[in-house]
Amino acid sequence: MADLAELAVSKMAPEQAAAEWQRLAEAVTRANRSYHTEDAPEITDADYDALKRRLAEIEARFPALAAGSPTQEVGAPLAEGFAKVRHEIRMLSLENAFSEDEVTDFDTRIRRYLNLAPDAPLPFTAEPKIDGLSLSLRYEGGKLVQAATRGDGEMGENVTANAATIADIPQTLTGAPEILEVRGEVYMSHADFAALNARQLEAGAKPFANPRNAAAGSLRQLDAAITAARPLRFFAYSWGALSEPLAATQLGAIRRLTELGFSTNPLTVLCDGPAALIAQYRSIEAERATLGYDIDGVVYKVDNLALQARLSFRSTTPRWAIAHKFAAELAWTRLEAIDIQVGRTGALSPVARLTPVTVGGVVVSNATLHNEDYIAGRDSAGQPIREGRDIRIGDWVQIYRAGDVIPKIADIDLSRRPEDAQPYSFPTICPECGSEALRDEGDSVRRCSGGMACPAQAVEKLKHFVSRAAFDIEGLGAKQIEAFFHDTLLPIRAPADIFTLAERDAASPLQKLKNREGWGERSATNLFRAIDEKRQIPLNRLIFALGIRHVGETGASLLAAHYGTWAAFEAAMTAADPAAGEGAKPKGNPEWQDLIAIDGVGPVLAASVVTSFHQPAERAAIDALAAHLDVQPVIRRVATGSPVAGKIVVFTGTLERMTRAEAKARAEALGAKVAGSVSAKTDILVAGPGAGSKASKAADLGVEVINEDAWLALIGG
Ligand code: I6G
Repeated sequence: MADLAELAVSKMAPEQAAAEWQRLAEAVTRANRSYHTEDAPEITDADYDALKRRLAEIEARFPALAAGSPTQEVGAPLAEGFAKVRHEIRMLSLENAFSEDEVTDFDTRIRRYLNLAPDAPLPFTAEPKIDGLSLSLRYEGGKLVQAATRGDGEMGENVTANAATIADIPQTLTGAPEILEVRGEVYMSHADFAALNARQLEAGAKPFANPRNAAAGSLRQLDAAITAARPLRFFAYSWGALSEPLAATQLGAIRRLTELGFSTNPLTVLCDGPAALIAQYRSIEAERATLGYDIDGVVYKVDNLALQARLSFRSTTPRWAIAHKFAAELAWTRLEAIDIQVGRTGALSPVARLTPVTVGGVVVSNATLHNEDYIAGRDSAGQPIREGRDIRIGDWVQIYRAGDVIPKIADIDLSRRPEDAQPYSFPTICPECGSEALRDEGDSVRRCSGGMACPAQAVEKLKHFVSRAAFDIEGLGAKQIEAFFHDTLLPIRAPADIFTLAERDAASPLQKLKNREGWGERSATNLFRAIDEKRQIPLNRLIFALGIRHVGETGASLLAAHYGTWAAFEAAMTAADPAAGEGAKPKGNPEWQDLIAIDGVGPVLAASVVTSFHQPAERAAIDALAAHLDVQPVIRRVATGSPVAGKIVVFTGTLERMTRAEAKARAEALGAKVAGSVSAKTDILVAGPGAGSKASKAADLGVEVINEDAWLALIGG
């Protein structure tokens, strides 16, 4: 086999090519899984690229092998062969509900947002959620001009030629709006999937793992003739850009799409509330096995499109829709060991190591155990869970997977517990650095007190620093960080070290990066270039990248939007003092007051940021890093023509014509900043009935105070 791995593709006989293809395909599939599903890459990006290149070379010479190749699967990076296209309107995903309570909450939340009484009519549509691949079809003047996969929601792959071969997708429409983007799911029926896999096996090609992979692999073929030969189908369920509305309701719009010639799911119905939605869910679940195609839940949407428009979107999901997923897949296996992982904030996370077991088509060998209370059979309030049964090494445990979440333990079989099984004793010493592991009052998590001196925390912080939503440095992922962290000649132990890497490499006469295993002239130069490109970084990304506890992407964006520049942010965090003016009311100095007044920034997040900036070692690391960066200030999106753009607005009291959340979302959409409390910087206080101290404080400070009607008149109703 070693010889085959060395053999040039041009010299391979067909059976040698098949054997080498199998080896490479398995390695790529494993790497895809570890990178995309387990978020724990096992090989370097360079090794991964080399495997894929060789696989593609074999497939180019022996095309029969290309069918079912992991190079064609979704979840891998966008295939090079497809042009990328920007969606005019982003393709979002759906929030998930896993229980009936969450469906009731969905209805309650919407009513609260819209200020609807509990008994006001609020119909929803319910439709099966097809387990396939989302696709957006653009029609101009009734002609199909573009088909794009969801991709990352902003940019998808242009698969127009392939989509045009799908019988359910009309090429031309009569009587359609001038611009019409139809969104839906490409899928494969069970019967077509079985027949395709039989053909794959006959041709000596690898069968597809499931209908979803088969649909995705078939649509994302570089050769449209292959897609044409695959039995793909399409259900339309939504729309993007439109030159005119399709209807006044969701169901009306779906009917209009049906009239235009699209396949829409026949099980789409109207329900008058959560009880009817749940009844429909149960009915669809009962039919699931006989539908003839895979579904993984039921999608509920507010039927009235005017209400959908008012509800609008969160960052990645609409407020007016939810996917009620079917119950997780379950399997029993044995708990072999409990490992403790130390995260970037020092949290000690117990992980169950399991005898591998297949759950819903995926081999599971790890499951989360959350924290020490969970293992002991208690929830965070000290109440018994699993009827108080604890989890012990050697136990038989029931594993479940729901959606893409990390596998969890659903139950324990006490009748199979080994006689010598002992209660698990949770470590009070960090297994990575030996520092004391402490639990703050009210915190269910035990944390290592070693800070950046704990290698596990330091390396996890660095991994977070280079992660996609932070610095996202090409060629410097978790795997490379791990290697550089332990490197003695060219180490990266703190974020600033990343930006001195090229300089240190140039200064070192021996052991250049380009000469290391896994690196070459090109990859080393590319890495240094990729690092240089990130010296310019938007403020929100930098704040997120610092890895401060409680500061996620949203918190970082709120802080960045408020302070605008690194200099202002850094100065404010340095000055903020929550304890200033002991006994004074309100507590803390003006900088602290200003920080906690940011809407969405609570005292916990605020205290965490301020503590980081005041902790000497952490502060030194932040300053060393900032010295290498050109931090881009936040460019405020000022809505043109808006009378409230750039103004700081506070809402108080009861709002009668809209909810607080809606008021905030609308004000922000018009370029205003919404604060949680009144200060000298406040421009407008919108005061409803029952406004208390905020109204009197605003009056003292000379802030303009208006009522809800005046506010609506100001922003145009
Ligand atoms: O109706 C839908 C079905 C499936 C959807 C949907 C979906 O995603 C797989 N996604 C969105 C964003 C919407 N409707 C609006």
